Amino acid sequence: MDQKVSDVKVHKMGAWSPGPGCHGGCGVEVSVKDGKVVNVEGMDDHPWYQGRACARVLAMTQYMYHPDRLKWPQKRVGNRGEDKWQRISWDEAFDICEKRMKEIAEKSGPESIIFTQGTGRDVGGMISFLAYAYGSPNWTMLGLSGHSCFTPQLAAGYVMQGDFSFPDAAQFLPDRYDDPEWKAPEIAISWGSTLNRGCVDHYWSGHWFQDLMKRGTKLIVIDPRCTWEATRAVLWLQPRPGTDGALALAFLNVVTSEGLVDKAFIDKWCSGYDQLAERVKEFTPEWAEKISWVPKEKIIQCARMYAKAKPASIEIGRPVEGNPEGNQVIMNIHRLIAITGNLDIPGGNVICRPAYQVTTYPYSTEEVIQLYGADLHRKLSEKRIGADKYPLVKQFRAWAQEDCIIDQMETGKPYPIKGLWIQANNFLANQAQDTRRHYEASKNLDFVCVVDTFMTPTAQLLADIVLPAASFPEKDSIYCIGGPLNVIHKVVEVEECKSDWEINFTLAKRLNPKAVPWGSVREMLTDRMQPSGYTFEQMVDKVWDLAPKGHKCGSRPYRRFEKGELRKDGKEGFRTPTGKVELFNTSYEGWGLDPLPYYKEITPQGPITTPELYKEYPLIMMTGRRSPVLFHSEHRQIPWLRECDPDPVVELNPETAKEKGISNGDLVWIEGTMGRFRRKAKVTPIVHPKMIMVPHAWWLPETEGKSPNSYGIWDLNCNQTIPMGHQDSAGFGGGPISGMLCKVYKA
Ligand SMILES: Nc1nc2c(c(=O)[nH]1)N[C@H]1C(S)=C(S)[C@@H](COP(=O)(O)OP(=O)(O)OC[C@H]3O[C@@H](n4cnc5c(=O)[nH]c(N)nc54)[C@H](O)[C@@H]3O)O[C@H]1N2
Ligand SMILES: Nc1nc2c(c(=O)[nH]1)N[C@H]1C(S)=C(S)[C@@H](COP(=O)(O)OP(=O)(O)OC[C@H]3O[C@@H](n4cnc5c(=O)[nH]c(N)nc54)[C@H](O)[C@@H]3O)O[C@H]1N2
Ligand SMILES: [Mo]
Repeated sequence: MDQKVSDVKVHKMGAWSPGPGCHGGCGVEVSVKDGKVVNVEGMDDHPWYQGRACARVLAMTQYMYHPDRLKWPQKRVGNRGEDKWQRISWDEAFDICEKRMKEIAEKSGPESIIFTQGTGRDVGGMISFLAYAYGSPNWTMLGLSGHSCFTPQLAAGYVMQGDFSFPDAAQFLPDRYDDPEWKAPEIAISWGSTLNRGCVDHYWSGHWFQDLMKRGTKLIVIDPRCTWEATRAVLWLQPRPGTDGALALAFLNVVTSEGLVDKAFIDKWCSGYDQLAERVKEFTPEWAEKISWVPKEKIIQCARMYAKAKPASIEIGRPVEGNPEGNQVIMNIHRLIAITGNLDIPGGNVICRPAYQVTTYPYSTEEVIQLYGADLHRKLSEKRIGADKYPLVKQFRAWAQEDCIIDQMETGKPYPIKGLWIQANNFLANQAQDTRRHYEASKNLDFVCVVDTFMTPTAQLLADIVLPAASFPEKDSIYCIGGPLNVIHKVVEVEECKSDWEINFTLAKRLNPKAVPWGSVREMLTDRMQPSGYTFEQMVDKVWDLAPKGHKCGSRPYRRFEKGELRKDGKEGFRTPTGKVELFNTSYEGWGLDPLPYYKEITPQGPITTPELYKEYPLIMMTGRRSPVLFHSEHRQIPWLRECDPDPVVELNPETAKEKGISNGDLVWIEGTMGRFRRKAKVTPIVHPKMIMVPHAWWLPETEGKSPNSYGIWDLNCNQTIPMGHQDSAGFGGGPISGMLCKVYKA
């Protein structure tokens, strides 16, 4: 929907600021004058945001027209890391990519190119599309050990109840909180999440907690740090990082032993309750206190408050799934949600499916098959890296397993890796744990192409070709993950930047014309939106849309399991093998894994695993708390944003700082068993005296890009001290982004 105000044209978009990154989905108004964006702000009549917009949206003009923005395709003319580039045309860029990729496919097979992305943004659709068109099953988030963002959460929901579930933020209701069907939860738990600072996946509402609190909801917070949410909570649990699994088990112990469960729901809709109750008997609050450092009284209080409230919901943050036993931890949280009767009810945790079942970015196995067909999916699964080792990598969605990819790059077995397609991913500055190992494994590949909006350390160190990507007002795209169907549309062009869809569509057509039957990206997007009945152009006018009540796509809550809206066969129940919420998990049983909850302390270091080391490295490191003005490694160049968050810091408790003779603002080293990195001390009581918090993804674009400086990553990047691996037996769950041991001293 476009409006004209004098000579400025205002375009309304259901955007989510993909390029630069976010998961937010904010509705925005983009003002254009003389072919240039002059202002971006929140859209008042957008039901999800009501005019709110974050600092990153407001700084969009500084981002789009930044002098350092990549403006045209370039090829490397020096050695990797030498910062020597030559401008080339798009034709030449596509020619080079096509030629190199065809040679590699012929000699080594298309599976020998890895296609990697970072977090969602809107790029997951294009990257899987290009990988599958080319014939490579190896679509991944390279470096994110154990795929520890969102996927464990999705996979755990998939095996427990056949669908993902997230807190009910009225994201499926056009009238939102005013809809008579919606209810405010009595209790909402923020479990390792800073929803208020970032825009966590799936919400359409970073301000969800504020909205709930206004409506009477009480908050419980489980976070080692005293966050904004914690200061507003009725109960705050401060666990040792990486021990959420013990807490989840103790909650299950309390609610089952005290009978605080929804018996009617369990009897009709769950299987394996008695076995579950028997198994969790051993995980007492006393047991969990020793592991988690949370007093048993608080554990009991939390379990009772949650279980007695109806409805109640749980928001799960990334650090919980980034736990090495991430998948298992989230499964246990799903067990808790189900047995207390909070699944798919108003104000509980609701099942999330995309509006009309429209997708370009597949989040589930069903969506992969919808987009690419069962045959291709099956065929490509045979060579997907990690599928032979980990059941969920084979069974769920279509990601290749990150840790196994690095092993394979090093060994060449069972087949060699020859190339990398890196799109919206700056893994050497951020996503990769054990950064050095990732660099060594990928620096001699035959072909590396990077698609980004800015020159990054990763592109400098690895790329042969760098392609300039469009930001959101420069592209057509759709977004639909468990909320409304949203589109953004192109209103301006910046230099020679092209959208990720344009780039991948053009290249895919050259590589495999049969896989790209459409004449244009818009035609393809219209085809993808077919289940909604809208064309792309019609959706541009609508801005956003939700499937109406009773629509067969099952994207509108509530209690869909009673109405036969979840299963393909139209029967009531859930999309699991038994049709029930599988507390005793038959999928896990079939894969030879433990079908019931268990606890394993597999954080590689810590007071329990390595008590001797703990004496030498007495602090527990957490990393990655989100900055509201930065998105991962992005935005360090944007003046308004950098001014708000200027320095790479480490948060230290005043007690810890005093003991080490460190003052606020001092430069300090943080050293672990794998090495050290440098930060500026930020002395703050919000962290526990035995812990530190390190914001991640820092690099300094204002310094030299040439190796060895490489924009300062080897000096600043905390992920150099975090090992890969350690995921659970299903293949997901993290490298220890939280929980490594370290010491801190003045630089
Ligand atoms: N220590 C630590 N490390 C972490 C985390 C943590 O908590 N602690 N969090 C992890 C998590 S959860 C995630 S998801 C990863 C995220 O990691 P990534 O998503 O890979 O984030 P970035 O490193 O910022 O790299 C993204 C790149 O994409 C570019 N970009 C932005 N928009 C677009 C676009 O539209 N098109 C293209 N082509 N490029 C674009 C940006 O300029 C940037 O260079 O980081 C992980 N790393
Ligand atoms: N502005 C902005 N927004 C973002 C992002 C961004 O970079 N910038 N990144 C996006 C991405 S990809 C993601 S995955 C989400 C992540 O967003 P969140 O899931 O909120 O993750 P974090 O901010 O890393 O950490 C949330 C809280 O968990 C606590 N924590 C750390 N370790 C543990 C632990 O072991 N257990 C528990 N219970 N808590 C712990 C931290 O202290 C922190 O307060 O944010 C998204 N939104
Ligand atoms: Mo993430």
